[in-house]
Amino acid sequence: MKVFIDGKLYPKEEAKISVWDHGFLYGDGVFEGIRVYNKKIFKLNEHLERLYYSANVIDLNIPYDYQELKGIVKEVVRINLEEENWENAYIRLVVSRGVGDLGLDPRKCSKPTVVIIVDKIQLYPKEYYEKGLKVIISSFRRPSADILSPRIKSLNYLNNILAKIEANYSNCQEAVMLNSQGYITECTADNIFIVKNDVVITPPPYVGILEGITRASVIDICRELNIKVKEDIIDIKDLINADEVFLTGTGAEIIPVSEINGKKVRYCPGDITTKIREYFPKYVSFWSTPVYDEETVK
Ligand code: PXG
Repeated sequence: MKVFIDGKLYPKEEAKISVWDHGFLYGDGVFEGIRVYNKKIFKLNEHLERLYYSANVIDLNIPYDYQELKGIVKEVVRINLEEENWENAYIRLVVSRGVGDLGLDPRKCSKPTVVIIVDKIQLYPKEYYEKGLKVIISSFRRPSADILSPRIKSLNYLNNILAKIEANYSNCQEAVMLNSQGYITECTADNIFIVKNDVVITPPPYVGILEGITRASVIDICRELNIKVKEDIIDIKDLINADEVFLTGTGAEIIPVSEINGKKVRYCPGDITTKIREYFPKYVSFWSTPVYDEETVK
Protein backbone atom coordinates (compact mmCIF):
# COMPACT_ATOMS: atom_id res chain seq x y z
CA MET A 1 0.00 0.00 0.00
CA LYS A 2 1.22 3.47 -0.89
CA VAL A 3 -0.10 6.59 0.81
CA PHE A 4 0.12 9.97 -0.93
CA ILE A 5 1.23 12.85 1.32
CA ASP A 6 1.98 16.22 -0.26
CA GLY A 7 3.25 14.93 -3.57
CA LYS A 8 5.13 11.84 -2.37
CA LEU A 9 4.17 8.20 -1.90
CA TYR A 10 4.97 6.38 1.34
CA PRO A 11 4.56 2.77 2.47
CA LYS A 12 1.73 2.47 5.03
CA GLU A 13 4.11 2.26 8.04
CA GLU A 14 5.91 5.43 7.02
CA ALA A 15 2.81 7.45 6.17
CA LYS A 16 2.88 10.01 8.97
CA ILE A 17 2.08 13.66 9.41
CA SER A 18 3.35 16.25 11.87
CA VAL A 19 1.83 16.62 15.35
CA TRP A 20 1.81 20.35 14.58
CA ASP A 21 -0.67 19.81 11.76
CA HIS A 22 -3.87 21.68 12.58
CA GLY A 23 -5.89 18.76 11.25
CA PHE A 24 -4.56 16.85 14.27
CA LEU A 25 -4.53 19.74 16.77
CA TYR A 26 -7.92 21.25 15.91
CA GLY A 27 -9.75 19.06 13.40
CA ASP A 28 -9.12 21.91 10.97
CA GLY A 29 -9.57 20.40 7.53
CA VAL A 30 -11.92 18.62 5.16
CA PHE A 31 -12.20 15.15 3.69
CA GLU A 32 -13.98 12.80 1.32
CA GLY A 33 -14.62 9.05 1.36
CA ILE A 34 -14.96 7.64 -2.15
CA ARG A 35 -15.55 4.10 -3.45
CA VAL A 36 -13.78 2.25 -6.23
CA TYR A 37 -15.83 -0.50 -7.87
CA ASN A 38 -14.34 -2.71 -10.60
CA LYS A 39 -11.40 -0.33 -11.08
CA LYS A 40 -13.74 2.61 -11.58
CA ILE A 41 -14.16 5.53 -9.17
CA PHE A 42 -17.79 6.21 -8.26
CA LYS A 43 -18.85 9.84 -8.76
CA LEU A 44 -15.33 11.21 -8.51
CA ASN A 45 -16.42 14.59 -9.88
CA GLU A 46 -19.17 14.96 -7.30
CA HIS A 47 -16.79 14.08 -4.46
CA LEU A 48 -14.15 16.51 -5.70
CA GLU A 49 -16.73 19.25 -6.10
CA ARG A 50 -17.89 18.70 -2.52
CA LEU A 51 -14.26 18.71 -1.31
CA TYR A 52 -13.55 22.06 -3.00
CA TYR A 53 -16.86 23.42 -1.70
CA SER A 54 -16.08 22.38 1.90
CA ALA A 55 -12.52 23.70 1.63
CA ASN A 56 -13.72 27.01 0.26
CA VAL A 57 -16.26 27.46 3.07
CA ILE A 58 -13.51 27.08 5.69
CA ASP A 59 -11.15 29.30 3.66
CA LEU A 60 -8.75 26.47 2.93
CA ASN A 61 -6.90 26.71 -0.34
CA ILE A 62 -6.30 23.24 -1.82
CA PRO A 63 -2.81 23.45 -3.37
CA TYR A 64 -3.87 21.65 -6.60
CA ASP A 65 -6.42 22.71 -9.13
CA TYR A 66 -9.40 20.46 -9.79
CA GLN A 67 -8.04 18.64 -12.87
CA GLU A 68 -4.63 18.21 -11.28
CA LEU A 69 -6.10 16.69 -8.11
CA LYS A 70 -8.37 14.46 -10.16
CA GLY A 71 -5.35 13.12 -12.05
CA ILE A 72 -3.45 12.55 -8.80
CA VAL A 73 -6.35 10.64 -7.21
CA LYS A 74 -6.64 8.40 -10.29
CA GLU A 75 -2.92 7.72 -10.31
CA VAL A 76 -2.73 6.90 -6.59
CA VAL A 77 -5.70 4.54 -7.05
CA ARG A 78 -4.03 2.88 -10.07
CA ILE A 79 -0.79 2.34 -8.16
CA ASN A 80 -2.56 0.80 -5.19
CA LEU A 81 -4.96 -1.40 -7.19
CA GLU A 82 -1.97 -2.82 -9.06
CA GLU A 83 0.18 -3.31 -5.98
CA GLU A 84 -2.58 -4.99 -3.97
CA ASN A 85 -4.27 -6.69 -6.91
CA TRP A 86 -7.61 -5.11 -5.96
CA GLU A 87 -10.63 -4.26 -8.09
CA ASN A 88 -12.56 -2.56 -5.32
CA ALA A 89 -11.27 -0.09 -2.79
CA TYR A 90 -12.06 2.93 -0.66
CA ILE A 91 -10.33 6.28 -1.08
CA ARG A 92 -9.87 8.65 1.84
CA LEU A 93 -8.92 12.09 0.58
CA VAL A 94 -7.97 14.50 3.36
CA VAL A 95 -6.89 18.13 3.17
CA SER A 96 -5.89 19.68 6.48
CA ARG A 97 -4.80 23.21 7.34
CA GLY A 98 -1.23 21.98 7.61
CA VAL A 99 1.62 22.60 10.03
CA GLY A 100 1.26 25.64 12.28
CA ASP A 101 1.99 26.65 15.84
CA LEU A 102 0.00 25.80 18.98
CA GLY A 103 -2.40 28.69 18.49
CA LEU A 104 -5.43 28.09 16.33
CA ASP A 105 -4.81 30.95 13.91
CA PRO A 106 -4.74 29.32 10.45
CA ARG A 107 -2.59 32.17 9.10
CA LYS A 108 0.31 30.59 10.97
CA CYS A 109 0.01 27.38 8.95
CA SER A 110 2.47 27.21 6.10
CA LYS A 111 0.46 25.20 3.57
CA PRO A 112 -2.37 22.66 3.55
CA THR A 113 -1.50 18.97 3.87
CA VAL A 114 -3.02 16.68 1.22
CA VAL A 115 -3.34 12.97 2.01
CA ILE A 116 -4.76 10.20 -0.17
CA ILE A 117 -5.21 6.74 1.34
CA VAL A 118 -6.47 3.82 -0.75
CA ASP A 119 -7.60 0.91 1.40
CA LYS A 120 -10.43 -1.60 1.87
CA ILE A 121 -13.55 -0.79 3.83
CA GLN A 122 -16.44 -2.85 5.06
CA LEU A 123 -18.54 -0.91 7.47
CA TYR A 124 -21.10 -3.59 8.23
CA PRO A 125 -21.10 -7.39 7.94
CA LYS A 126 -23.29 -8.88 5.19
CA GLU A 127 -26.02 -9.98 7.61
CA TYR A 128 -26.94 -6.37 8.41
CA TYR A 129 -27.85 -5.82 4.75
CA GLU A 130 -30.32 -8.71 5.09
CA LYS A 131 -31.56 -8.20 8.64
CA GLY A 132 -31.20 -4.44 8.99
CA LEU A 133 -29.53 -2.11 11.46
CA LYS A 134 -30.83 -1.23 14.90
CA VAL A 135 -30.77 2.50 15.50
CA ILE A 136 -31.48 4.88 18.35
CA ILE A 137 -32.66 8.45 18.23
CA SER A 138 -29.69 10.29 19.67
CA SER A 139 -29.87 12.89 22.41
CA PHE A 140 -27.14 14.79 20.55
CA ARG A 141 -28.63 17.26 18.08
CA ARG A 142 -27.10 18.13 14.73
CA PRO A 143 -25.71 21.67 14.95
CA SER A 144 -27.46 24.29 12.86
CA ALA A 145 -25.72 26.07 9.99
CA ASP A 146 -24.95 29.11 12.15
CA ILE A 147 -23.00 26.90 14.58
CA LEU A 148 -21.19 24.46 12.28
CA SER A 149 -22.83 23.74 8.96
CA PRO A 150 -23.42 20.02 8.41
CA ARG A 151 -22.88 20.75 4.70
CA ILE A 152 -19.15 21.03 5.36
CA LYS A 153 -17.51 17.62 5.37
CA SER A 154 -14.92 18.70 7.92
CA LEU A 155 -12.48 16.79 10.10
CA ASN A 156 -14.57 17.85 13.07
CA TYR A 157 -16.77 14.79 13.71
CA LEU A 158 -17.13 14.92 17.51
CA ASN A 159 -20.86 15.62 17.30
CA ASN A 160 -21.32 12.47 15.22
CA ILE A 161 -18.91 10.44 17.35
CA LEU A 162 -20.80 11.31 20.55
CA ALA A 163 -24.01 10.09 18.90
CA LYS A 164 -22.21 6.93 17.75
CA ILE A 165 -20.98 6.26 21.31
CA GLU A 166 -24.56 6.61 22.52
CA ALA A 167 -25.64 4.06 19.88
CA ASN A 168 -22.85 1.71 20.96
CA TYR A 169 -24.02 1.84 24.61
CA SER A 170 -27.53 0.91 23.43
CA ASN A 171 -26.20 -2.01 21.35
CA CYS A 172 -27.32 -0.27 18.21
CA GLN A 173 -25.34 0.27 15.04
CA GLU A 174 -26.38 3.80 14.24
CA ALA A 175 -27.90 6.93 15.75
CA VAL A 176 -30.51 9.15 14.13
CA MET A 177 -29.81 12.80 14.86
CA LEU A 178 -32.44 15.53 15.16
CA ASN A 179 -31.92 19.22 14.52
CA SER A 180 -32.63 21.81 17.20
CA GLN A 181 -36.30 21.90 16.16
CA GLY A 182 -36.67 18.16 16.57
CA TYR A 183 -36.75 17.23 12.88
CA ILE A 184 -34.88 14.18 11.62
CA THR A 185 -31.65 15.12 9.88
CA GLU A 186 -29.36 12.13 9.27
CA CYS A 187 -27.27 9.50 11.04
CA THR A 188 -23.63 9.76 12.12
CA ALA A 189 -22.15 8.92 8.71
CA ASP A 190 -25.24 8.24 6.60
CA ASN A 191 -28.29 9.99 5.25
CA ILE A 192 -31.72 8.62 6.11
CA PHE A 193 -34.77 7.75 3.99
CA ILE A 194 -38.24 6.54 4.91
CA VAL A 195 -40.87 4.91 2.70
CA LYS A 196 -44.52 5.68 3.42
CA ASN A 197 -47.38 4.51 1.17
CA ASP A 198 -44.91 3.78 -1.66
CA VAL A 199 -43.36 7.26 -1.52
CA VAL A 200 -39.67 7.57 -0.69
CA ILE A 201 -38.96 10.57 1.55
CA THR A 202 -35.69 12.08 2.76
CA PRO A 203 -35.08 15.26 4.78
CA PRO A 204 -34.33 18.39 2.73
CA PRO A 205 -30.85 19.98 2.96
CA TYR A 206 -32.15 23.00 4.89
CA VAL A 207 -32.87 20.91 8.03
CA GLY A 208 -29.08 20.55 8.34
CA ILE A 209 -27.56 17.52 6.65
CA LEU A 210 -24.51 16.60 4.69
CA GLU A 211 -25.77 16.35 1.12
CA GLY A 212 -24.64 12.80 0.57
CA ILE A 213 -23.58 11.60 -2.83
CA THR A 214 -25.25 8.26 -2.19
CA ARG A 215 -28.39 10.19 -1.16
CA ALA A 216 -28.43 12.03 -4.51
CA SER A 217 -27.85 8.70 -6.26
CA VAL A 218 -30.84 7.12 -4.52
CA ILE A 219 -33.05 10.05 -5.52
CA ASP A 220 -31.87 9.51 -9.14
CA ILE A 221 -32.47 5.77 -8.92
CA CYS A 222 -36.04 6.30 -7.66
CA ARG A 223 -36.75 8.53 -10.66
CA GLU A 224 -35.24 5.96 -13.04
CA LEU A 225 -37.38 3.23 -11.47
CA ASN A 226 -40.55 5.35 -11.42
CA ILE A 227 -40.69 5.28 -7.65
CA LYS A 228 -42.18 8.46 -6.16
CA VAL A 229 -39.53 10.36 -4.25
CA LYS A 230 -39.52 13.68 -2.40
CA GLU A 231 -37.54 15.76 0.05
CA ASP A 232 -39.74 16.57 3.03
CA ILE A 233 -39.62 17.30 6.73
CA ILE A 234 -39.66 14.09 8.79
CA ASP A 235 -40.38 14.10 12.52
CA ILE A 236 -40.07 11.29 15.07
CA LYS A 237 -43.65 10.08 14.59
CA ASP A 238 -43.19 9.94 10.79
CA LEU A 239 -40.06 7.85 11.34
CA ILE A 240 -41.74 5.49 13.80
CA ASN A 241 -44.75 5.11 11.47
CA ALA A 242 -42.72 4.51 8.31
CA ASP A 243 -43.25 1.37 6.23
CA GLU A 244 -39.54 1.10 5.49
CA VAL A 245 -36.44 2.95 6.67
CA PHE A 246 -32.99 2.80 5.11
CA LEU A 247 -29.67 4.64 5.33
CA THR A 248 -27.28 5.68 2.58
CA GLY A 249 -23.58 6.50 2.59
CA THR A 250 -20.39 5.77 0.73
CA GLY A 251 -19.26 3.20 3.30
CA ALA A 252 -22.63 1.63 4.11
CA GLU A 253 -24.08 2.03 0.58
CA ILE A 254 -27.83 1.34 1.02
CA ILE A 255 -28.73 -0.46 4.23
CA PRO A 256 -32.14 -1.19 5.78
CA VAL A 257 -33.12 -0.27 9.35
CA SER A 258 -34.92 -2.92 11.43
CA GLU A 259 -35.50 -1.18 14.76
CA ILE A 260 -35.74 2.36 16.08
CA ASN A 261 -35.38 2.80 19.85
CA GLY A 262 -36.25 -0.90 20.22
CA LYS A 263 -39.43 -0.69 18.11
CA LYS A 264 -39.55 -2.72 14.92
CA VAL A 265 -39.86 -1.03 11.55
CA ARG A 266 -42.91 -2.45 9.69
CA TYR A 267 -40.96 -3.99 6.77
CA CYS A 268 -37.25 -4.79 6.85
CA PRO A 269 -35.93 -4.96 4.26
CA GLY A 270 -38.98 -3.56 2.49
CA ASP A 271 -39.73 -4.09 -1.20
CA ILE A 272 -38.78 -0.58 -2.24
CA THR A 273 -35.51 -0.66 -0.29
CA THR A 274 -34.68 -3.96 -1.96
CA LYS A 275 -35.53 -2.64 -5.45
CA ILE A 276 -33.25 0.36 -4.95
CA ARG A 277 -30.46 -1.81 -3.52
CA GLU A 278 -30.65 -4.22 -6.43
CA TYR A 279 -30.46 -1.43 -8.99
CA PHE A 280 -27.52 0.28 -7.27
CA PRO A 281 -24.65 -1.70 -8.96
CA LYS A 282 -26.04 -0.83 -12.41
CA TYR A 283 -26.23 2.84 -11.47
CA VAL A 284 -22.72 2.71 -10.00
CA SER A 285 -21.13 1.32 -13.13
CA PHE A 286 -22.72 4.05 -15.24
CA TRP A 287 -21.57 6.89 -12.97
CA SER A 288 -17.98 5.83 -12.48
CA THR A 289 -14.68 7.09 -13.84
CA PRO A 290 -12.30 4.38 -15.12
CA VAL A 291 -8.86 4.73 -13.55
CA TYR A 292 -7.14 3.32 -16.62
CA ASP A 293 -8.01 5.77 -19.35
CA GLU A 294 -8.38 9.48 -19.73
CA GLU A 295 -11.94 9.08 -20.94
CA THR A 296 -14.36 9.81 -18.09
CA VAL A 297 -18.02 8.91 -18.07
CA LYS A 298 -18.85 12.26 -16.59
N1 PXG B 1 -23.97 12.28 6.48
C1 PXG B 1 -22.80 12.39 7.14
C2 PXG B 1 -22.74 13.17 8.39
C3 PXG B 1 -21.67 11.79 6.61
O1 PXG B 1 -20.51 11.92 7.26
C4 PXG B 1 -22.99 10.94 4.78
C5 PXG B 1 -24.09 11.58 5.33
C6 PXG B 1 -23.16 10.21 3.48
O2 PXG B 1 -22.56 10.91 2.40
P1 PXG B 1 -22.03 10.16 1.12
O3 PXG B 1 -21.57 11.25 0.23
O4 PXG B 1 -20.92 9.25 1.55
O5 PXG B 1 -23.17 9.41 0.55
C7 PXG B 1 -21.76 11.03 5.43
C8 PXG B 1 -20.58 10.35 4.87
C9 PXG B 1 -17.83 6.21 5.10
C10 PXG B 1 -17.72 7.44 5.81
O6 PXG B 1 -16.82 5.52 5.01
C11 PXG B 1 -18.60 8.39 5.44
C12 PXG B 1 -18.57 9.56 6.07
C13 PXG B 1 -17.68 9.78 7.11
C14 PXG B 1 -16.80 8.81 7.48
C15 PXG B 1 -16.81 7.61 6.82
O7 PXG B 1 -18.92 5.95 4.61
N2 PXG B 1 -19.42 10.53 5.70
